[in-house]
Amino acid sequence: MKCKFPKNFLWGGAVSANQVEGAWKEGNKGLSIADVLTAASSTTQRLITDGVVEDEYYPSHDAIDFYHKYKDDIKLFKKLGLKAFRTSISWARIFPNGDDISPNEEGLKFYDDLFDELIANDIEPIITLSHFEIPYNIHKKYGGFKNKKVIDLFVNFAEVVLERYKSKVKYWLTFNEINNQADGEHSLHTWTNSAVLINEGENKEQVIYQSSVNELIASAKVVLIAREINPSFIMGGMVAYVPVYPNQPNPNDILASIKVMNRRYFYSDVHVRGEIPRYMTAYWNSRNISIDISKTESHILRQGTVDYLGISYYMSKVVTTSKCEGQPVANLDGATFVENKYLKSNDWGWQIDPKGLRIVLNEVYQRYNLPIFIVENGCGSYDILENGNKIHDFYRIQYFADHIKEVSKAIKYDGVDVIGYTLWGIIDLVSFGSGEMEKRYGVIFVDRDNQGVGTLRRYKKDSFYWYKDVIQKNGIEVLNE
Ligand code: P53
Repeated sequence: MKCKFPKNFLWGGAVSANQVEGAWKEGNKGLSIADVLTAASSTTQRLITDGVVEDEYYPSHDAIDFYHKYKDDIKLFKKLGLKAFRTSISWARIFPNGDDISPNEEGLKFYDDLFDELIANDIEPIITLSHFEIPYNIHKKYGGFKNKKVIDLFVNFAEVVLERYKSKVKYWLTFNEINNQADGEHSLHTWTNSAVLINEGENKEQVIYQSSVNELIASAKVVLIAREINPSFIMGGMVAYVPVYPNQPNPNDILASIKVMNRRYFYSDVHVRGEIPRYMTAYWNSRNISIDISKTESHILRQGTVDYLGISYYMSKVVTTSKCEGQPVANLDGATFVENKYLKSNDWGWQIDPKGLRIVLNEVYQRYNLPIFIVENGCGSYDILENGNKIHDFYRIQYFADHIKEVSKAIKYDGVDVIGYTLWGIIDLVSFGSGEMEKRYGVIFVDRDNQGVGTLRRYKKDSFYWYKDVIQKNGIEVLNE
């Protein structure tokens, strides 16, 4: 059965500023939280250092040098046939300290040139305002998004760039994976969008939820301002959907999966419905968490709802309430994440689940009835650069083919409104979670290793030609439902 994707479907690729740009000190850019993040591995955690420490290796400082190489990279994107390219704006390029009186013209000019280049190549820019970085000064001086002052500083930054690029960018996303902090499984909250400083004696969960609410308010404010600047802007929120399945038909497992999923839905519920859901206020009450939100702020949440939802999808997880070995679920007593024996994992333990994407699309669309843009999907893998600069990444082709087929079924058989698909890390980049270069996602190889050694030359992988064909044909053949 041939399955056509909608006409004008936005086939694309995605990256973020701090994972590709490099040039960490150029163009009057200030220090970003991403610039003080060390490298790690599949088993160790990235650390945030107190300022830039001499002799420490920071993979984002040079990244893949997209800052200088973007023109050539866009030529490759054009050859690939990309219709959309998602990246983010580094706040510290525009306001080096985050709280400067006026913006940095050199930073603004860089994104002018980048967006012009995309448009000249008929590639639609999809722009994230905050992708896991904020100026380091905001982290140090204000403690990150736990501080209400940061809402206004961020809104000011957003207003400047929305105004500046109003005739170049139509699709915006406010915060990348805004939910990827609630789990508290790892220390992501200290160094993602929130860049929260947690002081001794502070209730971590309370701080994280307060920061999350502050970000949601900031997002709603930005949506309202955006509508005034250009009513034809399309404003989105962005949530990481990792479906969490119950391990068994044991009602305890099912309830645990609902509880974990609520922590994710909370963010999109506020983005789309404009109010804090009762399951969340009840949860906060049960844990003595009190959230500071004024009447005016609640009103802003109600007004500033999004036009579409951007989602990332990588994997699924399984939760159990039976006593067993596994990763304990933070703040959910007796619940553990365990392996799904029906699925395979990549080398970083992420379980590959194409059908999970169809499940997510169904759930999210039925919940919100809003267009969905898959703005990230991919699988980190080791690649081998072979003779003649060839990379035979059949595993990547398999992953993308399996996932794209499920998207196509969700559109055709389930009626889900999907407007685009920008695969993650279209060109190899610095992994956010581990800081590695060798956890590769791209269909374009970048010659650089985990220690930062390499020529930075770009090579087309086998998946490049495969994806090009998919875009040209507007989809892949699907054999069954
Ligand atoms: P890396 C965790 C779980 C799912 C998505 O991740 C995540 C994370 C954070 O590590 O992040 C998103 O690079 C994020 C990207 C990131 C990508 O997924 O850890 O939006 O910035 O690079 C892949 O392998």
